[in-house]
Amino acid sequence: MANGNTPGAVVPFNRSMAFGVAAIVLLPVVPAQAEESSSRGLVNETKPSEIRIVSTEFKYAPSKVRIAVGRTATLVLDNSGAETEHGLYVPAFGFRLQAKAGEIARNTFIFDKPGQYDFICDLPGHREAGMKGTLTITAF
Ligand SMILES: [Cu+2]
Repeated sequence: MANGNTPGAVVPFNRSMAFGVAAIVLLPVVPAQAEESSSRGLVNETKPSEIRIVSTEFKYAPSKVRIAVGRTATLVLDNSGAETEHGLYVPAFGFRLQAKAGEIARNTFIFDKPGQYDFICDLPGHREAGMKGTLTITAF
């Protein structure tokens, strides 16, 4: 009873179920260039002066503002307590700020000509109602 030879090839069941390789890696898509070019650090050593003017119906506070000639000045029109839109316009320089009710507008400018200049709110009727002031550019 010798069963010496096993006839036929024994085919091993290949049960290697290919689990696992479904590696779904969700790489967050990084925007190619997160453009955050902070232009900070380019500002002059001298801190630019900031002048805040509060606008209400229908006046400015203060209504007389003094700025040094030739220096970077940031004008802030604080219209946060107003019930309507207001502006601040300096015709001599073509400088303008505009802020809706409840908003604050700001802009940086260099007033390069000494003198006394009017600023107004040029919305219809506002100047006549009292929204005007004087901007004095002085050589400190
Ligand atoms: Cu106004």
